[in-house]
Amino acid sequence: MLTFYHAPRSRSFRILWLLEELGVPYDRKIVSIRRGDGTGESEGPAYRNIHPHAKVPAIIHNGVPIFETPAIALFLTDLFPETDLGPKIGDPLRGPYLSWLSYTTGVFEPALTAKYTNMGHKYGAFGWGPFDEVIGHIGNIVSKNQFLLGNKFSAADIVLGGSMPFLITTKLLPDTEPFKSYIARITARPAYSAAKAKDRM
Ligand SMILES: N[C@@H](CCC(=O)N[C@@H](CS)C(=O)NCC(=O)O)C(=O)O
Repeated sequence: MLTFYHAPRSRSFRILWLLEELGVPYDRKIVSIRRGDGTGESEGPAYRNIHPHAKVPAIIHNGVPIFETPAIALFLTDLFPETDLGPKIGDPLRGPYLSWLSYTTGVFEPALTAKYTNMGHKYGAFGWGPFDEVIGHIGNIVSKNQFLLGNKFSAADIVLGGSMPFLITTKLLPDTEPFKSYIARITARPAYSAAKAKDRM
């Protein structure tokens, strides 16, 4: 039994998209969250037993809560190996897959936050790279490859690429050809449209 905790138009969209790609049954529960613009309010304390910071996404599988987007993505692609959305142990792409999942929330998102909150960058002191270097690296990969793992679409494209349509529209990500083409490739998938249609209350 799989339960997915979701807030429309938030980071949990990526797990909604992944679930649609997997095509497995799940129960969706809508969670109220504090929004960056000061609107919204946090769920009651009971939800903190599922996510310690009352954030989304979270899932419960067979009674066990799992949170943090890369962990959920890895858990689900391992749970449903037949869907072939994540390289398995022993596959040479397994290492790059884990790297991209971790890179998304460990490097890409902190680099964005640091840039747009004017934190600056203390070289070596932070666990992520300077914004321009990070954007340059991702841009270089997606200009040479169809997807992050080469020709193979995977959940890493959902986890890293899933926030790109929003980031490019809001000009937080440079509006350059490699990013525009990559976004067009990944959002052309039917499961993306299916998730978009379900991304509401
Ligand atoms: N590191 C988490 C971030 C989750 C996160 O920050 N979610 C936002 C939605 S965009 C949230 O729930 N914010 C509400 C709050 O902080 O109360 C992940 O990648 O899953």
